Amino acid sequence: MPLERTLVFLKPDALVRRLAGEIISRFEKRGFVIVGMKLTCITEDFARSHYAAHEDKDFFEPLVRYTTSGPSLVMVLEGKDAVRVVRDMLGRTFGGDSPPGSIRGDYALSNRYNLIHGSDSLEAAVVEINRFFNPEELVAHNRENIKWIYDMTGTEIV
Ligand code: D4T
Repeated sequence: MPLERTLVFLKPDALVRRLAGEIISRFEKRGFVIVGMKLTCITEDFARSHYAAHEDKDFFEPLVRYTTSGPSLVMVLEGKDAVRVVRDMLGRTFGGDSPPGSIRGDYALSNRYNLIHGSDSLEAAVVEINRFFNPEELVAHNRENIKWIYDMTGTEIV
């Protein structure tokens, strides 16, 4: 079974608050492999389409302003059950609701400035990865490097 990929981006507050290294380190230590990364200013059009599901909400315009307010660090992470595990690592949407030990629970208090986005389903991950990256921008890594992250001695990655 292939390992899953998910898209995360560190939002402008994470970079301004110098939390990028800390947050990336958590994903590395958990065992995820970074297969794509770019520092980019998310454009207004891009933010509007990324958050289109919230178009009719009163927080939509401030959310677009926040998302476009500075550079974001966009990454594709690869690992077993990556979508679900990364979402669990983020915490809940609002910083103040997020449990200690989660990224938002350790570093965020705001309902909006919540530091990081992670794809919420496998389907969303595919769409979001393709939106941010061309296939040639994603690297293949050597499977030898992760043989102590999982048991890969059988037919399944366990
Ligand atoms: P993202 O998509 O940014 O990873 O966040 P979530 O998946 O955890 O949460 P979401 O899609 O429900 O909300 C998107 C984004 O909108 C902000 N927000 C949300 C806000 O400013 N006010 C609100 O009342 C809500 C519900 C925070 C995250």
